[in-house]
Amino acid sequence: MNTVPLTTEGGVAWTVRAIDGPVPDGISTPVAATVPGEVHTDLLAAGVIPDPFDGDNESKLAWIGRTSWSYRTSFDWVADGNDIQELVADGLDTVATVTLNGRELGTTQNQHRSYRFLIGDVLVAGRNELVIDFAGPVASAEQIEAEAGGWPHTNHHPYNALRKMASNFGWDWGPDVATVGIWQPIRIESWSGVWISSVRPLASVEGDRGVLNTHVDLAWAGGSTEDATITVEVGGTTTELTVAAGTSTATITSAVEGAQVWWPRGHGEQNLYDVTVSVGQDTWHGRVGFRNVSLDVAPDNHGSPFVISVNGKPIYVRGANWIPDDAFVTRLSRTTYETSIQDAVDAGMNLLRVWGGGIYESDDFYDICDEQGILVWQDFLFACAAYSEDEPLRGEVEAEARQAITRLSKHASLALWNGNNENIWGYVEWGWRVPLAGRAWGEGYYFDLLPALVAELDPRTPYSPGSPYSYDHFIHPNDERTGTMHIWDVWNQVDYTTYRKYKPRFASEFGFQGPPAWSTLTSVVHDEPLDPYGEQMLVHQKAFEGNLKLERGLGEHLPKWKNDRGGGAGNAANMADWHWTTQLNQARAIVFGIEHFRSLFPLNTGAIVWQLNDNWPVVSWAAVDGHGIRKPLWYALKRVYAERLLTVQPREDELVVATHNDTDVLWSTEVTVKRRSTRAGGDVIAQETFALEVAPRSAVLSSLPGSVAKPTDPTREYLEVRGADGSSTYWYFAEDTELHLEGNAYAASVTKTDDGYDVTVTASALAKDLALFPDRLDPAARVDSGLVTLSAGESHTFHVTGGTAPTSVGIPVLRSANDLVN
Ligand code: BMA
Repeated sequence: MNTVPLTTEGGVAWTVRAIDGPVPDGISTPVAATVPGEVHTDLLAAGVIPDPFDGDNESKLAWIGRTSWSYRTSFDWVADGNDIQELVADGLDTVATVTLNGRELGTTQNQHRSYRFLIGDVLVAGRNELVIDFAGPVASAEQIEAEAGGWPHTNHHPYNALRKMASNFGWDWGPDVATVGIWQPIRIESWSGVWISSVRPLASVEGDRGVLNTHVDLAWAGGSTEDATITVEVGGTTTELTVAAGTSTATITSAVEGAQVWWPRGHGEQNLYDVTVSVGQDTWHGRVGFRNVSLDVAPDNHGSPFVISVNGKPIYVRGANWIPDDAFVTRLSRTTYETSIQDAVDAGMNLLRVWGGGIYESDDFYDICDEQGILVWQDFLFACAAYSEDEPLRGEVEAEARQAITRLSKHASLALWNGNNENIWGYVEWGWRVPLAGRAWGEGYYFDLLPALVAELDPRTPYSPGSPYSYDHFIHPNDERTGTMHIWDVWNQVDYTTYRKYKPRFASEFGFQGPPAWSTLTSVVHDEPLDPYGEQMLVHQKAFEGNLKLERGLGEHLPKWKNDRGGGAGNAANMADWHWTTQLNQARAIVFGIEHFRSLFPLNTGAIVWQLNDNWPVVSWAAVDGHGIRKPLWYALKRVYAERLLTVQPREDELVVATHNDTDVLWSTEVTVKRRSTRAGGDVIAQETFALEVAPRSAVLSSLPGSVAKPTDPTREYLEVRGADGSSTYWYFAEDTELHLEGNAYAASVTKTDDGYDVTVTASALAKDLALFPDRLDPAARVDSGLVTLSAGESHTFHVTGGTAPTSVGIPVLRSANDLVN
């Protein structure tokens, strides 16, 4: 095959120009374009628009999504004697007309699939002109909605009218930056004879053999009459199959004796095998892992479970929901994916859910998950809306699903295909039935089309119709007793202690908001004075009544920041308190939920927190902010997602030490529980020691005797629980608004190190939830730990990398719960 890249990197120069729409005065195009890329980043690079993330630029740039854009290039073509020439576009975003040398090749309307156009009779030797015109996506979606009738959706634009990333139109954590562009590579493929059009190598385990079923789709240039031999090499075995000319599809089965199986992290090694498929002149390379995955949702005594098993072994899921990692997805790279997936790995996670309002991620994402042992739960791209089942949408859905399943099915990490996000729940409960007036709403996709495609193309990976779902048409999809549950009354309506009222079989979404790091926030919000309700702040808080919910969410847990709007230094201090209080409360809420869920094991088989990452600087549910800074929530997740969890939980009238051993090794240690004073010196009032034995992959509840469980003064005492193996947790008899926390409980010292500095904090009384924010001094500085609680006499060293060592640290760089209540 002769491949001619038509990308910027391939040396082809593109321009983009506005051709129609509300272009403001002073905007002048064409500008140089990057392919793959998108118009926002092209205009930004050309200096034509300001940073869409800054201040309130988002609304000032809304015209871009209503404007039509023309991408143009010219390139040289030298005839190469091959029979077939195709223009291959891996991804066009979204409503486009493709024209070569003045001849229209076709139109497109789906970001989530690739396109091939035969161009042999249009290409000319010498200079060729390629033009791809894109209609403004907001205008297109509105037009389709007006013509076809509207289907219910959340958020402001009718994103469900078009097969385009839903959250690109704005979401409750993401900017409205509806864009266009040639967002994936584009090239000419010129070939003769037989060629590989797709390969699906599906690897599974049978006894101690690895079995690889390689499905190969072939394309034949007209007039080919010779047989072709397909060769598959994997794990040292070579298997061949000869097919007659014109055969379009074939399956080759290879057996690898003694294959090393692939495991998710925490369960074994991530063994991967290279696969090479060759036919005639064409070769395909990929990588697989031998593993079997199953999903158990069969009814039991409690309802019905949701258990993902790998190689027959049930996996307790400690996961996070994943959104596109940048509002401009063409800026993502192998490196950015590595960094963000490392956030999941370092927090102790074993699963990421690629949420349906985003994209089928790039191969890099799944490759890294294969290598790291992070299971992937892949939503089909439907979120929080009803969808037409009429043409042309139906055909587009099938085309994109076929391509996505074909591309992703080889990945060892792929553990689940899921039909949609919240659409079944939406149909049942969000008042869609009246506006739908009997029209189809997507059920046919989730219950018929998509499961049939998965069964055809990736039969070794389980399928679930939606999340949440109860695996029974007549049970509410969000019933806690059956299948998956999204817990959103916490955050939207009720206090986070409500988590403890639920016994979810599997919590696939639950979350609580908090602001991004101070440096991230203030890099884009320039209100004077800074205020939660400032004009630019509100651009970076997208949730419905988000600020009110942050405030109400404090409940009795933490004191409310002072409401001094006086400006100057006093006001700045209060904004600092708002920031720290809400970040801390976010972490506390999620800790509360996850410790409870894990204490229910094996009734509960997993938690997927909403959400790991952000796509720009924003107040959101994320654990890691849009600049990649780990929020206090992230450090909290690292603790409650540890393989071995030690926590104190109330059970009826007593307190128990709840333990979950999510390892293959017996957890055997001695646990000491001390009832201590919160005051200086931290007197030990009572103490008990017991032997803890938790079998592999199991949980144990140990009742605490009244001597430690019953405080004399709940506001001045706490429990310090320590395992001899280093595990630890605390229990408080009162919320921080009541708890006596000393104002002068700790001292900090700074030492310079080779790569930054250390801050050592030593406590003289209970010091609760210490956190260091070096980004306050230098946005590039990072700290290795956070939310550390110390009893009197203990110390902890925060290691900071990057930044210059300050002479001392105090508020707002070093914070604690103590400083909020004093
Ligand atoms: C759920 C998610 C997202 C949303 C989140 C927070 O509905 O599926 O749609 O961002 O809640 O509101």
